[in-house]
Parts: sequence; C-alpha cells; structure tokens
Amino acid sequence: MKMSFRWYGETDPISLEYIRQIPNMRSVVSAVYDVKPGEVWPEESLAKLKEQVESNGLLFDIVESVPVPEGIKLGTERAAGLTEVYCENIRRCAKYGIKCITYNFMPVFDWTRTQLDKKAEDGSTSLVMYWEQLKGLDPLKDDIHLPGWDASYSQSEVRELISAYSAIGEEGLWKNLECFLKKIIPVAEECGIRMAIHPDDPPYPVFGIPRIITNENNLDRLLSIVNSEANSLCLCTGSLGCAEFNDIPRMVRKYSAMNRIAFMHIRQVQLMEDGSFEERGHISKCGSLDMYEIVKALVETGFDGYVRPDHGRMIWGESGKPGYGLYDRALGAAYINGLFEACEKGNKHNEK
Ligand code: DNO
Repeated sequence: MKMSFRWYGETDPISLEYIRQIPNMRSVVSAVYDVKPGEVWPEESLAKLKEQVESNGLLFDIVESVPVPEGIKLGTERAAGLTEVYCENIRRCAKYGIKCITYNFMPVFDWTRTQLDKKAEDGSTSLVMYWEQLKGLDPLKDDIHLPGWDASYSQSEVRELISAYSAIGEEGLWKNLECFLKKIIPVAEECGIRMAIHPDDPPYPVFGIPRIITNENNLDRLLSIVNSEANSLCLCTGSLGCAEFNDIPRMVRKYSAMNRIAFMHIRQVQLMEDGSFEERGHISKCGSLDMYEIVKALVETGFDGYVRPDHGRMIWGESGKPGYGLYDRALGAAYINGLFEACEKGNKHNEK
C-alpha cells in the first residue's frame, strides 16, 4: 500500500514539512483548487504542485478531486463540451506524473453533516450528522445552510438544481454517469491513470436528491459500465459505512480481489440507532467499523493502491479545516501503518 495524506495547497495550515515527518508517508493528495469545475487546470499550477511536493521529499501522484460539473451530472447540452475539458484535465494530470484521480458523482453537494465541531466527552471535536437536526427541513421551501455545503450556489440556484435532479431521478443520473465514463475511461487508460470514484456521503438520498454510488449492487453496476482497472473505486469506509446495509470488510475484500480499488479512505464512524452518525478516532474500538478486518481484507487480497487516513477529529487544541487537522490524521496514519505491518507479517507467517 502507498500511504498518503491530503494537502489543500499553500492555504493549508499544515505544512508539507510536517506531513513528511509522519512515518511511512509517501504521497501527497492534492488538487488545483483555484479553478472552477468545468475549466482546464493550468499546467503551471500542476508543475508548481509537483515541485512543492517533491522538494519536500514526497510524491505528487494522486489527485483529489477533479470535480465533475453539474452540467455533466445533469446531462445538459453543455455535457459533451465539459467532458472534453475533463478529459484534457486527465491528460494534463498524467503529464505531471499523476497515477490516480478521485472524483464523485454526487448531485449539488458533496458530503452532508449537521455539525462540524461536535464536542465529545474527551473534549475533542468531530463532524456529525444528526437526523433530528435535519427533520422538517425542506430545501425547496426553507433557506438551508448546512455546514460544508458549497456556498457558491445561491438558495434559488440550489432549488433549481434540486428540482432538475429530482426530475431526472436515479436512472437519469445513471445514464449521465454511463455517458461520462464511456468517454473518460479510455482517455485514462491511454494515460495510465486510474479513476477512483468516491461514494456518496452519506450513501442514501438526502432531501430527495438522487444518490447512486451507495451500496454493493450499485458499485457492481458502476464497475460493469466499463470493465477496466481504470474504472475503479475510492473506497471510503466512513461514507459507505454510515449505512448499516453496507458490510465494509466484505466489500473491501470483494473489490480489492477484483483489483478495482485504486484508493482507500480510512475513516471511522459510529452509527446511531436512528441512522445518525458521528465521526470518531480511527481505531476499531472507537466506532462501528472493524479496521483490523478492513486492513486484513486488503492485505490478503494483495492490495497495492493508495491509502489515506480520512477525516480526523480536532484534538490537542488544534483548529483548522474540519476533518483535516494534522494530529488526529497523523495518529490515524500511524495506526493504519501498524495494522498493515501486523497483517502483512501475519500473512507471511501463515504462508510458511
Ligand atoms: C471529504 C472527502 C470528499 C472527497 C470527494 C471526492 O472530506 O472525502 O470531499 O474529497 O467527495 O470527490
């Protein structure tokens, strides 16, 4: 496995010097953040990122994300042109050494949470989603400002988008994803890049907006659209894992054995009885996901893709981008390294 760490570029309060000091750190996961979805990434920006990362003794070979514009997801008349731009971005990334690109196909919003700094008993804070706080909200009537939602849309734009997605429904979204994949995967193959789709977070419809990258059946369907290792998963344990119907170790084993996981996001969540969830410290004891079983599944299937500790809590007085502080993600990386070492040595021992 290739250990990696997300870095938001020069505005990230965490320096590459610090990231480099995390044991076994290899790759920096980043992106060109100052270009809008649907526009071409300037080569100078990619060259600069590569130079910054490499001068700190790390590799820049994985991108998260090249965002997919709404026009592609909605299949508007602009979709074909926007897909061309997307393909150009894949080619440019390849030119600067990128091997894996993460993206998602979530309508309008990326992840959904109701609070980003919920205090736990030990004083740490983390992201949570409490159904209680969402109940009764109607995005078509109420002004909704959930933390972390894209503030670049006005409330009326959000309403229009939600109506447009409700009109196309899940099957419409599938059709547009299929069209997109059939165009981009051959380009990715040609450039030696693996596209890694991030699951919907959480993996079910929110406010009636369709969501499709949610469960095993749908992941099977997605992978069969183009049967190629360039059409792979970013398997995010925390996103898929906040629904009880997803058995994460089983899914990891299955898709890793098929060599269709390009990137693992390792995040811990605690599921609550009513479907709400809290993000927690990475170790198995802290939440609903058995991290040992997850890593064991990876090791036993010979996984050699990228791994990153996903969302950490804020601890030790740190403040910063919710989910993306240094300390708890570094603890997560150390823990994940430990699980890999133990599972790899155990595996060799069993083979003898
Ligand atoms: C949350 C992340 C996601 C992810 C995108 C990928 O912190 O896991 O925002 O980067 O969904 O496109």
